[in-house]
Amino acid sequence: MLTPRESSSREYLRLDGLWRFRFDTGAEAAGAGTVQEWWRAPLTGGREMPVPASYNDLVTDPAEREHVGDVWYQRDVVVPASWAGRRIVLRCDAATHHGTVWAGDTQVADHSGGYTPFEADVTELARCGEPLRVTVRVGNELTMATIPPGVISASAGGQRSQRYFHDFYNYAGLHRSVWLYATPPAYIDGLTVRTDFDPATGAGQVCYHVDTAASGTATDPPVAPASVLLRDAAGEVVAQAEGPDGELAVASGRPWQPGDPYLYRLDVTYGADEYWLPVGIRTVRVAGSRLLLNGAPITLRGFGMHEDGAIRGKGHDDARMVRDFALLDWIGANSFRTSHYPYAEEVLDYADRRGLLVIAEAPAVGLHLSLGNMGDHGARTFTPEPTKTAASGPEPNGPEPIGAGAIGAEAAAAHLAAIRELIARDRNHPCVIAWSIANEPDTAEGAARDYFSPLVAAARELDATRPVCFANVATAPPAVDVVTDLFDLICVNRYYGWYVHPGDLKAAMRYLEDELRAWARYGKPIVVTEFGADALPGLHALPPVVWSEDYQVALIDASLRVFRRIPQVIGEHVWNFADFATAQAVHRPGGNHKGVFTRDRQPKAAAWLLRERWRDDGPG
Ligand code: BDP
Repeated sequence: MLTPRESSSREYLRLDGLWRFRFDTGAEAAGAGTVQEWWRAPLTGGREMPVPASYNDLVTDPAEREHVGDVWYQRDVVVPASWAGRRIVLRCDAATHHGTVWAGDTQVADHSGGYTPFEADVTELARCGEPLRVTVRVGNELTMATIPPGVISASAGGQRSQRYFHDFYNYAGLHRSVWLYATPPAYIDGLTVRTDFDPATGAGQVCYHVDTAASGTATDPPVAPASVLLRDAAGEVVAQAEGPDGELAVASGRPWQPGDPYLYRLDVTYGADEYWLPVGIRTVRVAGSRLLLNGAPITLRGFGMHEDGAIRGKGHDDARMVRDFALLDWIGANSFRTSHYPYAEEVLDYADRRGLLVIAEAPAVGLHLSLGNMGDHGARTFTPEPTKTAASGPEPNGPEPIGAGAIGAEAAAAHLAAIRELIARDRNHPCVIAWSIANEPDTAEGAARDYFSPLVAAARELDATRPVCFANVATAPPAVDVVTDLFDLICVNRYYGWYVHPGDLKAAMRYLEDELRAWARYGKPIVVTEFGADALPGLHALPPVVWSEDYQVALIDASLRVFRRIPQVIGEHVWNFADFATAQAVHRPGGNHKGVFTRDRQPKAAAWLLRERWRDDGPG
């Protein structure tokens, strides 16, 4: 599946804007809309919702904001008359968390996983020159079979509520664009590039693989195989080849890197179809406790982020993206993690062009069912047996307990699918330097090893060119973690000075240093993928106390000093880039405030500190 792009043979309609919209509040188990087949006629009710956006913060009724179940989006689109004879595809970039699509009266797609695209060939259903009714049912339910997981309960009055084990709000809706696009009937279906670069000689190499296919309407599929041209940024052809697989040599290649994100362009032709792909020539390797980009050690400075903002929630927003990257540049960051799910493709395209290094994360967050405020004391995550005792059960009227079996085969299959879709979508981006396959799973539990071994193997098989990692949780330090040896990079999320020893930075930093030195014994590169403190913007205190901007500054400052004493620590990612929305909770006043920027993207005091530290370090 290829990202829609315009070319001489391809055109698209981006179906952004207001769609007809309806909440499905029926009591039927399958949802009233499904039972009554709402896709067969214009949606009633007169509501409209923007795409892309989360719907949650656009409504005023609390029950609608916290709705658990389906919502329906619908619009008509006139299929251009000029598309006659072409293959026509309907594509959703993200329906969070489950999307079902109808073209007219016909169901054409059904997809689980809220952050990766899916599409359907609708050539037979779209009449050129006439309107096509497009209906999308979006479900937001999280269960023990989904990634991320959750538990749904119903009150005596029938009101359903969603519980989940991750610390960001469960925004839902059509979060990214919906497209209708046209290609020739015989078309380029997939493209994979792998690059190599020899810093000693400057020799670059681009290995490519082209998949082609023909839709049912193709009368005359091309006899010639695909051919490719590699152009430099000025448009000059620097290498070319024929056939579905090949290697393109670039004698004096200009490598892609932060500060000089040089992009070539691969032009692919197959019969009448043309497609193009930006290509950055670069290598990423782990050597001992170093991470090498184009053969040279790099240190990562940056953030764990979120796709999050006021009003639009998790809906992709070019304006927010451009502001975020301007701030990353201003502060001297060279990298970020797509915590805790794959971000919009627009973000990765932009990171390619801006030279940001990205740890791309699968949406596997909350696989730790006994953690802190979100989990149940004593619950087991990967062990298929009930472990809750009456003593550790919830209070009467408390949240629905996590059931027996917890994270089992179904969730593992969903997790594998999420990894596959992430790597299939993002493997051609030079900005992506590592795959993070989970955030803070319970890797102190013995059963975590059997759960993760096949997932790591699958990630490596899907892409042998990038390191594989996961973000380790505080409850699984080196003495008890059972999976770290399976991975290439050690990523740790640590809150010394916040959840542990709050207000006592001296003790906190001693423990932080001790633990990092214990991880250093693995001889692998260490990235601290989360550290930080909540700070309410405008709250100041001398001496610094928790929740003040001054304490956030002091904690980040002290942590950076520790990191720089340990040579194996090659990355520091502050949690978080900006304040963000969470589920309603008494310890989350208006959300999570660990942002170095406010939710409306203005600096807190810590931003100035980081700017001083990171800009002094210089690029790379
Ligand atoms: C970590 C999680 C992150 C949370 C953060 C926090 O990885 O999603 O938002 O803690 O508590 O455990 O602020």
